[in-house]
Amino acid sequence: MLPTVRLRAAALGSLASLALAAGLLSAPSTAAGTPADASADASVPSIFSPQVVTVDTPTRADRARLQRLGLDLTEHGGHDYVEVILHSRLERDRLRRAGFRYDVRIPDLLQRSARNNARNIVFAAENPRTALPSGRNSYRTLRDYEADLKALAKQRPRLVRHFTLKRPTLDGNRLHAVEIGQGVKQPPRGKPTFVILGLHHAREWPSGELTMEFATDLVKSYGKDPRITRLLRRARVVAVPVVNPDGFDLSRTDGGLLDLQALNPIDPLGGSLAVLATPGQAYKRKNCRLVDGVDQPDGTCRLSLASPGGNGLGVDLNRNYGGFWGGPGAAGDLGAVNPDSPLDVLGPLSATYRGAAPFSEPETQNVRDLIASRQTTMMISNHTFSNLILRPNGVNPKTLYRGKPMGNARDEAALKALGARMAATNGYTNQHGWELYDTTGTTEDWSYNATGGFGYTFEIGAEEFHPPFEKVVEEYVGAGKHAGKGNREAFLIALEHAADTRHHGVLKGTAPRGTVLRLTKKFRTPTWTSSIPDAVSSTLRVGPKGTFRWVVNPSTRPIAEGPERYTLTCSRGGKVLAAGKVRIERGQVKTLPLRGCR
Ligand code: 0X9
Ligand code: ZN
Repeated sequence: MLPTVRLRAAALGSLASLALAAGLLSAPSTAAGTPADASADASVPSIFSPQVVTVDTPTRADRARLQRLGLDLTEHGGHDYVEVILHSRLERDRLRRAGFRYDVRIPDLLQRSARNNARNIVFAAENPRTALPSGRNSYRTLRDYEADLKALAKQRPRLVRHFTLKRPTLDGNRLHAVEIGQGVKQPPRGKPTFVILGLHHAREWPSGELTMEFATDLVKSYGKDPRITRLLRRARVVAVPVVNPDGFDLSRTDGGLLDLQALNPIDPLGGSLAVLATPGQAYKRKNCRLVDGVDQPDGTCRLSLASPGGNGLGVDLNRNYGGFWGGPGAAGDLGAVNPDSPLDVLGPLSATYRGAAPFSEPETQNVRDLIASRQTTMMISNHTFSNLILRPNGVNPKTLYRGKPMGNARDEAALKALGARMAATNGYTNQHGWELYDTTGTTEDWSYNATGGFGYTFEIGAEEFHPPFEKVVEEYVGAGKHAGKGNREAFLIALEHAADTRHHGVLKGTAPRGTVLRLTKKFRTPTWTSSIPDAVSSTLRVGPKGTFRWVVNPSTRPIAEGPERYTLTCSRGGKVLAAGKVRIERGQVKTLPLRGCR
């Protein structure tokens, strides 16, 4: 990696001109949905602050038309409206020109952020400890996550293992993770894994916090809470709180800069602080990809101002996974216009740019390798906001896919039932991902269809991407009639599902101690119009008792047309002794004869 380049104060002056060039500066805006420019003094340019607007979409066709404008849609909507972030005057004009009616819900997102930040400072001063497992009272920075994950492993080395995923990000960061479970340092003994992820999207700070708090909770409760102790004997949890460290670092630090503005009404830098704040990246969504296929010096992302006002260049990591990659609800590149994805007009500038190829980004490659290298029987990808539990598939079942309606996920009834149980504890709405808008290339589009392990998106919180910190506490421990339950309980239900062999296959048998069993499967993951080579591979080392019990996902992928089998190999001392094919279904327990492996 190249050395980190830091932005200096001297560079700040140029931000205003860059912002002007990017069309961010505008005349002061007035009321929502009304042409502001007419009433404004056009000779005094002001900053266009990102706004949250509620766009009228009475029909599904309206929603689809809105999506085609390539704006930054939130997951917040109802049967006749969708909330949208407007990052620039150009975007506002695009919405108006398309004839949409809208109301402004948050007229100045940066002001709101500043207010939230000021509120956060007061909250932290008044609450030295919160009800969160860590007791934290403020949002973590990227470095806090790293330090806290390492501290967990240091605290309970036999229960927690800290590691980093293999590939560095474009800006030279690492994805840090912890694996939690009894005997975590021993060789794998066949326990299933629950993978919990946060911060695919840079601005969605609570999604990292809740992931981190759950990990902390498990570590603190092990040995004290019988339910958690039992679960951590039967399953492993891998938590990656920050999947998009480059983007999050920018969002969190720019968001932090707004504190100064809120606290100090007389700007010590004569207005430049406001200039910095506005094109800042507090509301950045995507990763730090500047040019497809080209790595960049560390720190370039911040310097390049690639996401003025929080939008701009970058790949939407939640459109870059291989599952149905390139289909509806994701923007493609400018050159290759896809009739299924008319957002292509904006290419890499679109909020949902899917990237140059499936898994083109180091962040999604890391998550793919993590999930594929173990028996991941459950996955939750945390996001904000809108109080939703979303299950695959991401597109309307009526959508034509390879000439036939897409239909529901094969496990729709079970996915829905588990979603409902989790939703009963956090009070969220349990629904299909597509009910608001279509998406393809999301984490669970790939993970569920490639592994068979259930996968969900949680959209945490009612109102905004990074609300006052007190809301994070409520979302974790539960509030009102969900007090004492909340997402803590939802995540525990998810972990129970990961460990519950009624939903997975079990391979058992006997073999001499030290025997290594490997389950692999090579297949092709269907993208929207083609397919990519894909594989899962996990191992088990037989323990001193000479018996094994391996909890595994079904051998047939949900998306596969016919039955599929794993390849099982058996080796000792690095020498393969036997190999064969195994077919296993949900809920099935199979005793393996393992001939040739004794
Ligand atoms: O669009 C996304 O990636 C997720 N929403 S967010 O506001 N956090 O960006 C939702 C992904 C799955 N949802 C749908 N299929 N709608
Ligand atoms: Zn998100």
